[in-house]
Amino acid sequence: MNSRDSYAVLREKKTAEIEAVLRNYLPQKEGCQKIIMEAMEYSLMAGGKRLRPMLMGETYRLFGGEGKIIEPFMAAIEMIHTYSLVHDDLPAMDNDDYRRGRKTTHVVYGEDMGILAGDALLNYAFETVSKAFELYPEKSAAAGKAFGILARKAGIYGMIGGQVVDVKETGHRIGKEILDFIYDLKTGALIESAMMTGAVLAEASDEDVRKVEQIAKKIGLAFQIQDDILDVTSTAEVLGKPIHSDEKNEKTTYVTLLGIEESEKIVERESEEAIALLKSLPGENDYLEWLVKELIHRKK
Ligand code: GRG
Repeated sequence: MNSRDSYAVLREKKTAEIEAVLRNYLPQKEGCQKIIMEAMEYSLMAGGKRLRPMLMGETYRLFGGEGKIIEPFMAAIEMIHTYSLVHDDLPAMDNDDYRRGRKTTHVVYGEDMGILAGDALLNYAFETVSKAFELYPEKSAAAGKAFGILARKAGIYGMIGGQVVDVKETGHRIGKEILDFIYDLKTGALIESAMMTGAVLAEASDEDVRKVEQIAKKIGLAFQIQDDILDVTSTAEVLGKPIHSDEKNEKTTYVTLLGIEESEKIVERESEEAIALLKSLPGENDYLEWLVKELIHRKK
């Protein structure tokens, strides 16, 4: 087995471990409000790359983190990410019927329960993080700092802020500056939160946490631009159209602004810079480097 194959096997193993953590932190399906627990489980356990908890866990280990305090945070960030997808799929937003290869939550449970399932996942994420304070009181200072980062990067100065500008600007022509603002907040902020939280819980220095934020920003940008590229290329492939068709994108993206080739160059540049910065951190990070390359060069 070469190292590429063995990292792929390792990724599968780590993904299965994350799924077990998610299951462990899901609420019991009980009481007359049971339907909301079912809808939460339906959306959370629907697969997905588990990128954010994986980046969080790997950054934690990179800075010498040990033990299980990371687990409630890993579960929480995937709950926050999943709530954002559930709400993004709603008729008032993107109105999507399929996500992660199955019907979206509002299609299965109704729009009312779709809204509530997203709300419930967001709230339960913070309920889950609060367990870290009960279970690991000796680490409450680091947990408090990590909690603050998680909340801020998911909120109005992070993912929600980015989504607000995205929604507000849909249908308008925007330039690269606003697009970068949207991408940095909408996609980058949760990736930054994942890696920074991992570093903070492992008690990395403030300087290293700032470096991790810069690395995550680059990964987030490259990841989102690759998403733009895949959106165009996969749609064109399915429809049998020329690859440069951008008919599906009524929104401004890197591809509509700069074209596929230039976008690919930027993905390459941002990921190379992220990896170079990663190499400057202490600790063994071969798997993390491999993972960044895999995510950025993903085909779906
Ligand atoms: C509704 C508050 C609110 C925010 C929505 C995340 C988001 C903001 C919208 C989802 C749509 C989208 C394409 C966002 C960009 C980030 C992105 C590529 C999300 C998909 O993440 P993956 O690929 O998904 O990690 P999986 O399913 O693998 O977890």
